[in-house]
Amino acid sequence: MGLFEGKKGLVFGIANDHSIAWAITEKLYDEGAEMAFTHLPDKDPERPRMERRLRKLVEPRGAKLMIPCDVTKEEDLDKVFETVKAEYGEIDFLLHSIAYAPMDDLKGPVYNVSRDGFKLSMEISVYSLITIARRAREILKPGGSMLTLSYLGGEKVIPGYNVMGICKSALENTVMYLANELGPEGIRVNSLSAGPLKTLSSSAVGEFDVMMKLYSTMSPLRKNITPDDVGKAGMYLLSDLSSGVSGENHHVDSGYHIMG
Ligand code: 0WD
Repeated sequence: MGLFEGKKGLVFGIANDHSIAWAITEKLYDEGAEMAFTHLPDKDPERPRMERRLRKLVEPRGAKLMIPCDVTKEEDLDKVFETVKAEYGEIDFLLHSIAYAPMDDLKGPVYNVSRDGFKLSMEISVYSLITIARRAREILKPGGSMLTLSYLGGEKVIPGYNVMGICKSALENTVMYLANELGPEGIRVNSLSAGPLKTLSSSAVGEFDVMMKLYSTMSPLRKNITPDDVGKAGMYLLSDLSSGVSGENHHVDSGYHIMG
């Protein structure tokens, strides 16, 4: 019997088959999980690109719930949680794999970040976890687990990561506060700090190829991580195998974070 047999969850942030959320979702499916998914609302309803991309991935695995959601819109989030509650009642886990910064603000330098760009980056990449947690605690079972995705740029200066590093720093801190607040309700909150992986979002980060080269030559494991590496660790953090773990920022980065 799979580790997630009879367990239900909600996943934010699958854009396509390169998304980290998909790498984790595939492992959860292999272990028997049932999941609802959100996707960015399509601008042109006649050509639902986002919805179609998600559907192509998850429908063959039996998914029925694919809900449009822009996390900057409270009404979208309300709809997501109403739908999931009506369909599942309670859930066992939630995956938050969302981040965004406008390109002009992301490219740096940090001292040039616009006020609006900063607000939007923080809103989508950090506040979304807070507003999701507020709703999630109503439907997460005791023993439930929430997981978000971070990167080393939240702890140290990583060239090219710029305003997103500031967001990740705030996100990791948010994880600690939420872990402390939701712990008494039996809910665990953790982040997974992944090494660089080629995805839609990461293609916008400058110096990305340089970082991949560095990880392959300088990390303890002398290799870049794979989607499979993140998928397995994500599954662990969302499962009962990590029942004693909360408020943790778990590095899946070939050990790169220990290097000076
Ligand atoms: O190397 C990497 N790829 C790493 C990514 C290393 C370490 C951490 N991460 C993090 C990212 O910062 C992010 O938090 O992992 C998370 C997922 O990123 P990803 O898998 O690399 O990127 P992607 O496949 O693009 O998924 C992020 C998704 C968006 O995709 P697009 O590319 O369409 O923006 O976040 C979602 C969207 O699906 N998203 C939103 N969802 C709802 N409302 C919004 C929004 N306003 N904005 C972005």
